[in-house]
Amino acid sequence: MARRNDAVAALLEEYADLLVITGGGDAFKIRSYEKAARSVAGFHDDVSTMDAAAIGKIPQVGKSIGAKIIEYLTTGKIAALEKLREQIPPGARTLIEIPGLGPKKAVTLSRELGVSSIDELSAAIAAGRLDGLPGFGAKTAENILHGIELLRRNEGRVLIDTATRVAEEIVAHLSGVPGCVACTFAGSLRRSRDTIGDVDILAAATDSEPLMEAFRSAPYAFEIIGSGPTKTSLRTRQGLQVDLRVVQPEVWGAALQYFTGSREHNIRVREIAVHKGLKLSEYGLFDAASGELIVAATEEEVYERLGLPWIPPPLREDRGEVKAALKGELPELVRISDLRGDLHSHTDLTDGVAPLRTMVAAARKRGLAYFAITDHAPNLTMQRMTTEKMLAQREEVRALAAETDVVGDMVLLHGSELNIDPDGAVDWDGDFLAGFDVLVASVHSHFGLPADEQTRRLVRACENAYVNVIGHPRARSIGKREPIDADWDAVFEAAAATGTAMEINCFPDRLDLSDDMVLRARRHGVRFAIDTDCHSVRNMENIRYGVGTAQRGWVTADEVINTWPLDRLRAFIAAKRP
Ligand code: DGT
Ligand code: CA
Ligand code: CA
Ligand code: ZN
Repeated sequence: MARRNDAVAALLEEYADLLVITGGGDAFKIRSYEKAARSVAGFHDDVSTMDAAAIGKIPQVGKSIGAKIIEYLTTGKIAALEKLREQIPPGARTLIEIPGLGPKKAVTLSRELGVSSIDELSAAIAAGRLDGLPGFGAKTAENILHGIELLRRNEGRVLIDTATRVAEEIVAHLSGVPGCVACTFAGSLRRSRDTIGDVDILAAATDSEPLMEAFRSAPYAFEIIGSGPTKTSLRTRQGLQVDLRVVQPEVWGAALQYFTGSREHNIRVREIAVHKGLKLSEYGLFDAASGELIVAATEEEVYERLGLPWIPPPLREDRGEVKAALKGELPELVRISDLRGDLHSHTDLTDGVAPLRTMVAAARKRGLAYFAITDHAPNLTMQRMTTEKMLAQREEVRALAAETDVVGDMVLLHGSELNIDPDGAVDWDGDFLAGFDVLVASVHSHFGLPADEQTRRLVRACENAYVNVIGHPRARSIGKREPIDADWDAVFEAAAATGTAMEINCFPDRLDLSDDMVLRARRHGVRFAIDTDCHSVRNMENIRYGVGTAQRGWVTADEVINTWPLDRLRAFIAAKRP
């Protein structure tokens, strides 16, 4: 069963939104629901397994919010939320989905223009109906249209963590159905793409009907799109499409190879088959002339019979992997188990939800050899960091490092996530920066600078002797904010030349650098840091998505600075300093 924390967090967030719209709460109350939502989402235990007392002790939750969570867990509803829902036009809630359009504006638009869908709104804007509406100047109209465009571009695609949770729940369910010989997910999810169009589940069984029936009648089946003996498609409540295909156990490998894709990779592989007088389909590899089945049971056999080693799914994008495989030159991809450290994390001193000690204990559980605490630096004013607080935290980190029952052999590094200002400068001067073990620097503002200024900004940050990692370099937020514009070849060249790593940030809505940018950076000899940027214990689980992205970028362990032993990492940092 999936954790209930996400459902609870979504409801608390909705409650906060509705308080804004209806004017039903002061800023403090609204903030407290937002904070509680984040805290519940990041909490390590599943709320549905906790009692009222324990729920009341989740940071930021308290009595009143705790009672609402209990109410939801026992009745499936929150009465106060239902009441707020009734107070606003349903159309306004749809419009809130548009990135950058706040709740207040959404309500105004739905009331004043009578629009209740995104299509209606874009038609209304095109017809000039926004003109003269107070608070909706030309700039606002332009922003709304841009938000709609962003939404459309991503339409139907979901973030990888959402798809992963759905897929794992379904695989676990179907694997338990009698007669199921094998079950796994294929498609873009198996290839670790950053966003997923639909989830493809593959199962093997002699008789497909029990699996199809279990799938159709499962709690996650909200709407059945189509169902037959070999394939059933449905939609979950959140609107995500899931395709289930059931094949005979003997052809498992051929089917898995086919439905993993990508389409472009499959075409390339089929060409090889044709050259060898063979025919490849989801049913197996056949002799083209006689039609006789040659192999189908495992993916390895299928590739082998074509003269290829097994190709890891993240590489299957027709980006040269077949050619490399033929030459025996496939990269040995970085794995989660190669990572010895994490160089980017937050505690509740800034916007994390867990205290230092909790984060450190969780990092140790991951088996890390070193762990950097990198809370936000002062220029990100909303985090209210100060130099004094940073120094006090350093003392705390040093003291905790001596508690061997907490840290074991793990080494704690004290760092910070600096803010790169529009000129490329960061929060403190060199003297102060020299006191940190490691430093991340990120763009958190001025996203819209022209490319040449953005390039100069990032190059200067790389040239800073104390900056070791550029955090989420393109500052994208999938479906919400476009990446910043820069001459990335120039930035990567500077990164490689200065000994500055580019981060592969593991947050599912960032995955930044993205796979294509990783490939580009590698051509310049850039080093990477695969970091969770964790704000909670649970965020540490995101490591799989960052590693998946790195694998899609053909990254090997040696190119990733946090796979290195600590001595080597320290030497890398020291080499850059004056
Ligand atoms: P998505 O769902 O947009 O994130 O991307 P995929 O790659 O999961 O695409 P999807 O769900 O349409 O199909 C899953 C895999 O099945 C795809 O990667 C390759 C295979 N496949 C499906 N239809 C075809 C086809 O018409 N030709 C070929 N060669 N392969 C196909
Ligand atoms: Ca798919
Ligand atoms: Ca599909
Ligand atoms: Zn961060």
